[in-house]
Amino acid sequence: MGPQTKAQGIVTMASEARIIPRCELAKTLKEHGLDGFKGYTLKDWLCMVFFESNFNTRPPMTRGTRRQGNYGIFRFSNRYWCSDGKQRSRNVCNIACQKFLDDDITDDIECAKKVVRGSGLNTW
Ligand SMILES: [Ca+2]
Repeated sequence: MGPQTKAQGIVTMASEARIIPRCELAKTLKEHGLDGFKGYTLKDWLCMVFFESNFNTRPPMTRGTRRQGNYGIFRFSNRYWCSDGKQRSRNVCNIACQKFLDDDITDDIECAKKVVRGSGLNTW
């Protein structure tokens, strides 16, 4: 196994929080069709995500702020969009909140699309 094989493995592993480089994120969002989705440009998405999380997949803060209970780069709420198994949730995206903390943001994007189909970027 060379270093390349190892690097590919990281993508599917649940790993520690990291900051996703802006260009990498832009590329991924575009690949998943977010550029122009519901009329929002790539720039709109990047601004929103930066404002919410600074592109950081870190876990929610544990005390004292309105960010409490919000997961991943899109800061999905554990009351509405995902379930963390503790907080009662509508779990609209039908997913475990922990899935928003890993390096694979495919499921994050799918949930974001669901949110935007409902009420647009104003949800954030
Ligand atoms: Ca994920």
